[in-house]
Amino acid sequence: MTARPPPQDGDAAEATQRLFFALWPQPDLQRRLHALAHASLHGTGGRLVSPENLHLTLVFLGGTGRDCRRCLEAAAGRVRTGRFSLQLDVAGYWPRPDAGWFGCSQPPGKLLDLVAALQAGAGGCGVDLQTRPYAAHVTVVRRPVHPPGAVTIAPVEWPVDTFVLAESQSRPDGVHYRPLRAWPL
Ligand code: 2AM
Repeated sequence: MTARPPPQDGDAAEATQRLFFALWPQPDLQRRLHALAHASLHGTGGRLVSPENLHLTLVFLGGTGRDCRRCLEAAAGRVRTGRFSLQLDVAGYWPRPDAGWFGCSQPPGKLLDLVAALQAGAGGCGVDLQTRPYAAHVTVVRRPVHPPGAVTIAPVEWPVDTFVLAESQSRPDGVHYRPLRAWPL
């Protein structure tokens, strides 16, 4: 029997990544959203998501190997749904996953086209997609002690001209999200 070579440094960590496609706000918009979350939802007693972690998921992909990631990047490179602007104008709470969020009362058609195109691309790469309906949201607070009801917020305009492939990493101090690669719309 031939022994397999030991994994090189980083192989194990890089072999499978927990990935998702997302819209990533510029740092100034992340700071504004964080400040708005502090003002509107801090009283709920939950843990505010840190500014650099704030994003809007387009398609959750889950554990992804290298070949699948290459396929997903190629599919992302073929997507051209066009720029758009979205308005975050509502805040709400979901018992599962016990989180408060900002969302769009009227998601733009181009956002939904982008999600559909990425879902189709991911499906073509063999990704097992979630069946629940898509709900555009930015999670801003986790585990609130006093969950908020649905409330309107002063609308935040978000001009969107790129989307990203991002990674979710669990660390001892919590989950960190990091954009890996961006594509223009
Ligand atoms: P959330 O913010 O509502 O938790 C990375 O985990 C991103 O993908 C998060 O924005 C998360 O949404 C979203 N996501 C969607 N489905 C998920 C799942 N089944 N497990 C973990 N995250 C998921």
